[in-house]
Amino acid sequence: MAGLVPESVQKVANVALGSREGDKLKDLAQNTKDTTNKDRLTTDYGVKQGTADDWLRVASHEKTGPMLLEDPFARERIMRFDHERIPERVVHARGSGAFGKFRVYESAADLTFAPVLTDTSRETPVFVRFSTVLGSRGSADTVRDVRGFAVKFYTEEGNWDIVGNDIPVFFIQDAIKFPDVIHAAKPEPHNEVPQAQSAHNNFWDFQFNHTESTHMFMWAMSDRAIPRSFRMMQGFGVNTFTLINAKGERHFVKFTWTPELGVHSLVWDEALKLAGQDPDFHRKDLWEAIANGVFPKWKFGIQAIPEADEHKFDFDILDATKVWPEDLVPTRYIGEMELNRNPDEFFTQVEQIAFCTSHVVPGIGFSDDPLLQGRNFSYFDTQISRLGINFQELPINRPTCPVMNFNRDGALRHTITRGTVNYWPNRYEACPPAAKEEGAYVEYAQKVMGIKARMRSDKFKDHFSQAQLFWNSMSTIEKRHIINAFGFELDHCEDPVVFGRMVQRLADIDLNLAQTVAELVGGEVPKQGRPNHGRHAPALSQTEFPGSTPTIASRRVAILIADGYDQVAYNAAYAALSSALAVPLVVGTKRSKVTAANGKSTQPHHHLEGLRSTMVDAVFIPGGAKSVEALTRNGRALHWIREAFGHLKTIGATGEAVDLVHRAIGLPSVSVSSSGDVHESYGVVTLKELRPERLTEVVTIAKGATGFMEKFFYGISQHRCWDRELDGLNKQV
Ligand code: HDD
Repeated sequence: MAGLVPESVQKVANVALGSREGDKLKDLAQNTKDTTNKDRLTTDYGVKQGTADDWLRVASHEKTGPMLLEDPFARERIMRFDHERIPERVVHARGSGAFGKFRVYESAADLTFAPVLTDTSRETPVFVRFSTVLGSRGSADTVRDVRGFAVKFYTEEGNWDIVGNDIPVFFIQDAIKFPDVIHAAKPEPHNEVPQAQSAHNNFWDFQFNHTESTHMFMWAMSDRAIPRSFRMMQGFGVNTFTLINAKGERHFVKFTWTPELGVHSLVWDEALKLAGQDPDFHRKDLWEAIANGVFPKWKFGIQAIPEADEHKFDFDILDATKVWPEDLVPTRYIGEMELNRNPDEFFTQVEQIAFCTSHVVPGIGFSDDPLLQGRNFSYFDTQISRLGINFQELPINRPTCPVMNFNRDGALRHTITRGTVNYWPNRYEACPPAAKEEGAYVEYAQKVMGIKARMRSDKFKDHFSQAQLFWNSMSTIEKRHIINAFGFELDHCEDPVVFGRMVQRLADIDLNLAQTVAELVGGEVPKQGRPNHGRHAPALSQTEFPGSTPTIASRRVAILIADGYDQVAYNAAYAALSSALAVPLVVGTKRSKVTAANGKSTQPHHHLEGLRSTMVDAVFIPGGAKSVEALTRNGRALHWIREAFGHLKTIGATGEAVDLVHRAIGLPSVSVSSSGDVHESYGVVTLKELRPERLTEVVTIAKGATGFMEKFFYGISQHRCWDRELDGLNKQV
């Protein structure tokens, strides 16, 4: 294969030689080739082609005659093209992914004998695919939706898939209802509207009629459903799995991923605009961070309940519409996952990857969770219609450990298995089943008794306690966002029956919530609500996960300039941002060269019309009399700054730009500096009289910092200036 293996793949494989992470990359390298200018164009059967431009035809220089069906080159091309698309995933069609590695830093040997969770010296290669649920493959990234968070571990004992979401609960308790909840949420059947939205009659009609969804729709209306980045989401296995230890003891478990960067979201107005301005926002964000070497990381946590305690809770621990509150079952973080490599080709890796909840390895098992049991059937089945019966042979799906069995044939079988027998038992004792000591998967000997019936345990019938728990645990800002989300969603339901009933349903969670939303969307205002139990579970609020250390790494920061800008401030900001691993993006009034006051010039990355304020996390504007004058006269520039302020972003300005910012925001309550002192007001950091040494200070990102860059960077690291919203400032913008 030498020469066909891309240098990038070889390099990574060589660097990682001997490591488990390299095993999957080396495995993929066998099927990977580069598009090079050395190779000549051929057909799929290897014959070189002399032209790629003309179909074989009866022709002369005077006359272009009819084409000949005989042309195998042309037919192969068109025929291949006609069949390029495969069915998109029936849910989670829109997604993107990356390679990485997983390692436990603390053994979970008390819970499991699976080496992937006990061997702290072991590195396990992974591929992760993030997705939205409802939209088609070409839909926008930033819509309000649950995000998929699916991890494939290529362990030495076989593939293990955790097919999770960024929300820890689900809409339904029993898998048999999956087609209904998805049909209700997807575009309506008569007109295929709306795309990638839950804001329509059918979705909310189902939610009202199906009370077990109540907890989940509260999460879906929270900021969790509009993440800033895939890198800033938690991931949850959602279902209850089991772990079995070497002593044969079994625990019920839930799996959690918590991002190093913290859990952060877009604001709704930004999400709506981005869906049009940059529909690939999340896809590009993941790619950019990995390409820049700022690898996203997640801690891996387990909640465990001993088998004997299964019935000690007031909820059923097998009910996927319930969380296990952390004050009852704490999360123990034992490992870390890092994503460090972008795919080589989208289709053969991100599109062809096939996850199955039924893929578990020895030491890990299922539970009787009725959602999980149904999922175990569904995923395998859907891969057959999407990819064909031999989907596990595709390079991205095949395990890195040996595979040997008597499964044979089927469309697009690749493996050529030599030998005279294809059955067990056989006279050669070829390919015998493994003994337990050899690592065979042995099911836990679970005692099962009961009657055959279509029913769930009584505790599954409580549909409101945890919806209340979630609401009670939200911060003031989160509650406000949930109210606004209901306001938006129910406003899009034109059937009064739908929005009228839904506001009544909200009274089962909180009367004040129901009344505010009813007022907003025009439903009858409920007078009575279900009594609230008053309990809280802090870890349900995303504000509990701000990130491990304040950082601005990978944050996108715009630097706004026009001709005449202050080169000293510009250079200082650009250098400081780059060294903090942020992404400085120079935005000019034009994209051709912009000349500084001192005669030096810069080629901006974008102009104001191309890169919108929604696409960055913060803005810096250097002074320079002429530049500031030009920006002040530019309506787009004023809108840019104002919009960034409205979206609660940190804004930094020096010299003459301080007045520009003041003017753009136009709020007396936001004060700015008028001297050589650094000033901060509602996340607007200003320094009027610029002394260069104030800009070149060492930047430590910590609370209480005094320098200009330090304050500016700390503001960015906090993601948003929530005080603007709490004090109602952005409403005035
Ligand atoms: Fe599912 C895809 C997550 C319930 C049936 N699901 C899919 C993906 C994720 C989830 C992340 C995309 C995987 C990828 O990137 O390829 N699904 C969940 C979670 C659920 C859940 C967290 C609740 C705990 N799903 C669920 C049920 C069923 C399915 C109850 C059916 C009974 N899901 C599917 C599917 C999909 C899928 C139809 C579509 C594409 C695929 O499987 O590979 O089989």
